Amino acid sequence: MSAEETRRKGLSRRTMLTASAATAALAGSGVGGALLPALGPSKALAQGMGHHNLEPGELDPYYGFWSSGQTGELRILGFPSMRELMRVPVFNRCSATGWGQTNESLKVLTEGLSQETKDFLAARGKVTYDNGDLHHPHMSFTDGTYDGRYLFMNDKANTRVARVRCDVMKCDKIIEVPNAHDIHGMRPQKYPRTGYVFANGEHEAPLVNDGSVLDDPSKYTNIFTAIDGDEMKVAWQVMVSGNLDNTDCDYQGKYAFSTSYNSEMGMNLAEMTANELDHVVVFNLKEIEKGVAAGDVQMLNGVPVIDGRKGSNKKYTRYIPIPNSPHGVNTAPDKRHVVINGKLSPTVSIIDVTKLDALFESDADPRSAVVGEPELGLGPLHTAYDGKGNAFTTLFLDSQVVKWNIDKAIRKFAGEDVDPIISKVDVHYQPGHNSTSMGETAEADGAWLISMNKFSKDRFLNVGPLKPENEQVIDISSDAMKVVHDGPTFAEPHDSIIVRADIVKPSNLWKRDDPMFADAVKQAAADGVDLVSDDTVIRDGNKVRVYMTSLAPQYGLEKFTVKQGDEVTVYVTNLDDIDDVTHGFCLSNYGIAMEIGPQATSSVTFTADRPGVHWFYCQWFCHALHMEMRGRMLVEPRGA
Ligand code: CUK
Ligand code: CUA
Repeated sequence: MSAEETRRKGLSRRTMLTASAATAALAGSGVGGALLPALGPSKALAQGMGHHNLEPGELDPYYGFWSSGQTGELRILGFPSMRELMRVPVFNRCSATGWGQTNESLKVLTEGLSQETKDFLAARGKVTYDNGDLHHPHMSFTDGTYDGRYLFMNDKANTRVARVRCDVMKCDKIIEVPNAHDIHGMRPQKYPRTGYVFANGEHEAPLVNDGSVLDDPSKYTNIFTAIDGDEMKVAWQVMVSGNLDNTDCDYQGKYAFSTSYNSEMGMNLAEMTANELDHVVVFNLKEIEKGVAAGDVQMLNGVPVIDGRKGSNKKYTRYIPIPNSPHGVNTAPDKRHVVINGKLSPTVSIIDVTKLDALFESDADPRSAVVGEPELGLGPLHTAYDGKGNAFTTLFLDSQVVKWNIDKAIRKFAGEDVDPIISKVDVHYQPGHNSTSMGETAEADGAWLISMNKFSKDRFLNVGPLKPENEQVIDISSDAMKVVHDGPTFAEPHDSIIVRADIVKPSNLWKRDDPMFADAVKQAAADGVDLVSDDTVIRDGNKVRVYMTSLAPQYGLEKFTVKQGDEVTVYVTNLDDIDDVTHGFCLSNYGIAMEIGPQATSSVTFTADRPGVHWFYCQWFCHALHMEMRGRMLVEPRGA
């Protein structure tokens, strides 16, 4: 194979080094080129043969849905190629799409905020927050596996939960969660369907946080929230003891779990890490629903809050002691075991969900639900699964991923002399979350693992004091885990899910009756305007509504005139119905820019306080005459 052929096949030297010895030898001898097409590249990928590189034009077998931490957006990757396909703005402000500026996005960003938050922001000249801390993106489930409807995600920074529609890959709902503080762990219900989205308030605070209680932590509480994922409304909340870190739930639809790294309710580091044992809280969903229906609640900010604190002696919660400051909680695809990751303890604790009924029904010792506690290494944070009885746990302090066998760990706990650890692989460096292909569903396929490492240090060219993180793709199709790809990435992918591509079916075009721009359609109808055929300007006092179509490479209006001080709303409807022809509307020197997808309407409202000639132009490349796609806003000076 010539060098050019090798490059075109995507068989870099690195790939050959990391592919199976046989394949590498064949590729090197010139036979690989024949072998790979015979197998079919996609098949090879799905089988986890170590070929994460795709040929040009080839599609990935998986979608990766990635968090971005403090950047506040959702990212979509092709997996395992790790090609970034899209960024979906959620809690952040996006210059390219106008998220946080268009009327459509501002509706999503503001309608779920409390009046108190709106007032707080208004006093700062804002209508919404412009930062977020998005840790955990997870897809909706039906019957224990992903169903391709929605993605849900948390905002730790401003106590919100958002939903992204998978048909258009846009955020359609954001709610602020009342009474809780700083939503961290978040997972959708797995069975029978989502259903609930469970959300942990990480930081404890006075239940009524109006300043009447301040530095008296004994009066602080923590809140676990169940959100109705269809309505995006809080269904109920539970007061708990200890703070809440991560959460997951079972495959029976009976229980949810939250780790607590600070059962002490300490306010400083020494206090928070004092106890050898912290706990995982088990929430009994049916009992909580019954309690809510029976009115065993206090209503707070319109939400029923049930008391599930330690010693509340009710049927709602149980506290299982776990060593020490547990972090991740991950339910295995065997539908039976839940792994709690020890963080400060070198162990993980395995809970058997079939033993939980006894905790609630006969008050059995909570520790009786723990059926294994293997010592894995230093700093276990998160665990993923291959669907073949094995688990993969990140070791933050050891900078390793450890593969271990669940059954062997349980047998060892019962006294048998077996070693559950199968192998370890070095990762670079300090891994947090990891995810396997389909690994948080009952359809885990054991092909791939991603290790999301917090530090890259020396792995890439130096870009200054702020360095990228490093995500490493690991082939887990054999016991010897192989790191096959280093993926530098900007702040900060905490968590990810890897979803089989056939599950996700986004549209190519918007539908004209999409709820995203229903308000624009309604306003146009009230103005007697047809958005797809009319280009016109409506004056309504000092409010001006500009209705304009766009069809590559032209806007429906080459100019419009307003008066200085008018409140102007520009509606642009994209008439193109060809895949991938997105237009933009960028009003220069007004700080305004937005995306208009094919067949969509987008709108933006601003005050025309700068007189004179102002060009607007299309900022999404759409046509050979894209540069010519422009027009003028003429602003008559006040008093003219
Ligand atoms: S947390 Cu980030 S490494 Cu927010 Cu899921 Cu564990
Ligand atoms: Cu329309 Cu560029």
